[in-house]
Amino acid sequence: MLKKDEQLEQYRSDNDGKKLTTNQGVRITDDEHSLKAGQRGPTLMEDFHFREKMTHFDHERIPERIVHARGYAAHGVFEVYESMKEYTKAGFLQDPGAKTPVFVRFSTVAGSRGSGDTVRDARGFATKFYTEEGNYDLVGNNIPVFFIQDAIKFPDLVHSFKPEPHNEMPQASTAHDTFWDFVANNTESAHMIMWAMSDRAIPRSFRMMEGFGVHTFRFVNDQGKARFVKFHWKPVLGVHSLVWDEAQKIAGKDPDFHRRDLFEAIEMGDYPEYELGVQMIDEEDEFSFDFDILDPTKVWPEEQVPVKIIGKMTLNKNVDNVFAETEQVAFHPGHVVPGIDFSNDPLLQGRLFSYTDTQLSRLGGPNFHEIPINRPVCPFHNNQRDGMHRMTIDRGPVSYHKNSLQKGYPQTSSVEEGGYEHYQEKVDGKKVRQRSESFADHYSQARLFWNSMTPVEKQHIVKAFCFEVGKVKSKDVQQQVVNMFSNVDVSLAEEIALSVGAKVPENAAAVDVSATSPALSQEKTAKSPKTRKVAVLVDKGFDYAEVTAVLQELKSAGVMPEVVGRHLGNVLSADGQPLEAQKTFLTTDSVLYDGVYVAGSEGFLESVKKMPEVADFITDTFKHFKTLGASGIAAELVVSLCEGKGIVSEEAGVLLNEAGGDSASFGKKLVEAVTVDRHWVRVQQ
Ligand code: HDE
Repeated sequence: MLKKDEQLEQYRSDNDGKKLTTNQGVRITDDEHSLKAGQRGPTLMEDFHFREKMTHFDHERIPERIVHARGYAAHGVFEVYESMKEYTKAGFLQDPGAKTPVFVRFSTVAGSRGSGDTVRDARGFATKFYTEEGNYDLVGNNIPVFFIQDAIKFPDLVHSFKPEPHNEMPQASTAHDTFWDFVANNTESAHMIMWAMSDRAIPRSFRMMEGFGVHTFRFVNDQGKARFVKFHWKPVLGVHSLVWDEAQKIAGKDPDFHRRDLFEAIEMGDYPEYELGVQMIDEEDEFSFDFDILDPTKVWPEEQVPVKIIGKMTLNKNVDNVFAETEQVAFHPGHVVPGIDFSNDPLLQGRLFSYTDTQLSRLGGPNFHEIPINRPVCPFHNNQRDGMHRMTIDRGPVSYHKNSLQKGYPQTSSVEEGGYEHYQEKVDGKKVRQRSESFADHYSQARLFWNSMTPVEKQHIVKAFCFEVGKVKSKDVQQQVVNMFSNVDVSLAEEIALSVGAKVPENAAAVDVSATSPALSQEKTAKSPKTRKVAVLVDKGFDYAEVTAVLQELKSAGVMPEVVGRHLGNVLSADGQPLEAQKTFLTTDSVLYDGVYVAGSEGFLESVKKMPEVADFITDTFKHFKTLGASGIAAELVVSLCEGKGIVSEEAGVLLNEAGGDSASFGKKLVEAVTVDRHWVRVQQ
């Protein structure tokens, strides 16, 4: 058991086999009737059980996070691959054998706690490392840059993307006037907007997205030597996304799509894994780049500053209670340990204030570090006292430093004893409300991103712009957005302009979009069939030998097939053998799978005639570029439903198996096609 798990164990509670009591421990005889004066009479004030139960219920809700309200979390473990002693003295990065407990919360940013998972948005990726030297929080996103360069603009940014205050619409969406008005008037957002309009903003799964610390931090080693560092999480399963139409449909069919995916993967033992990578720049090279390394709207292109992979995180345990753990966890980029320090990035500096401050109202006082999920696993002692919900019983009369009555305890530590020493950066400047000239270039990296995309990725970005800006009502704002993005690429601006009825400015200069950073594209990401979900559509009269052979192939490759039928329970094959359907054509939908395999039978054709949902299953799978397999008489049906909608061929991920064909090799081909993920060749030019 990891140390954090042991610690949490003390607080876990089970009702199984227990007597119902009040919070004072008094046993209760009846929990269904309030105490009344006569069976039909009024309820009595002295009913302490009723009063306590209702009062507690009345106060069950706490304020949701102002941003990142909707989130989902899991426990896990982090292990470093090799000692990082040369670069940092952080204890948890020294010993390859050491297992550091972690807690990770993934989130969307804009939506309320009850909003859909698959909205277009950045995703939070916040990790708490419970190290022996204290908690270290890496509070990142799945996009490596941010909208703004200075924290003082954060409230404005957030006000612009939250639902508009006069009518509280739209929920969990940036497709509205105030957001795009903010963008067009704050052009430092250009680079982040390119990412937000890309497939990165609609991940297939929390398990299949990257994480980035965004800011520049510092590593400091035991010699006091510092280096600038940026943090990356790289998912072992690769980076994969949904397509926009699918994402929107999932938001209705299963708003919990991402949390369900994470929860189920962990329950099944398919533990999500992410490698930790660092990019490092020597202090001497601070000014060697054509961007300011402190600017949070810039990446350090991986081709210029390679990512060194240094360890792995495995998420292996779901929470026991979402409120107690996921909701009450309090992250803070200012929670650092010796060996990790800050930079002067003005966005980071402002965050260092905001996170504790927000917990004071969200968690109701200054003692939130005592909530079990937030407690460090190492001892913590100081002279802070009292406040709402204080749980520690501090003994003795002394609560001040320095003292003699308690022999100076709790004592400070020297650096050698592990005391945190801030990096002694020399700072000298006039007090000014200004931004460095070196932050002024808002477009080069937006262009770099755009130019590093494949044609399909570009097409998705264009469509996302057309959707979002198309929902804006103000013609003026639409025009401003077109003007702004003509600085990234005129052809992009032309497409947006055409779609929203605006004009590309006549003086728009053809900008140089020749530089690329291939690492920015998802194209070459790791691809694996593992944990991919395939719907197996069956109806009465299917070929039992074929379906079981295909199921076998899928399962042995780590694919997760789910049998879907007209009704739950056993579906009978042509030779009378039963196969259990776990879902029905009504309770699930093609958007919830990575591929679909249709086992042909007369019964299936009947279902298609009777239920339009069944044909949608096929056409939507095709439309979303996912693997589509069909056998026997379903093969003809698939061809007729999909023809004219794109390329229908094996190379395009449509696999057909004749009745009596070799089912095992058909199953293998299905696995290969699911591994490819999306079959973009189907895109019609
Ligand atoms: Fe946050 N952010 N943020 N943020 N942020 C919060 O803290 C804030 C920023 C991020 O799962 C809040 O506890 C400011 C960048 C994540 O609990 C709040 C600025 C990045 C989470 C806050 C930023 C993030 C938050 C709301 C600009 C990526 C969710 C609730 C200076 C590197 C953590 C809370 C969780 C949450 C402030 C910008 C990531 C209000 C002022 C950049 C993942 O304190």
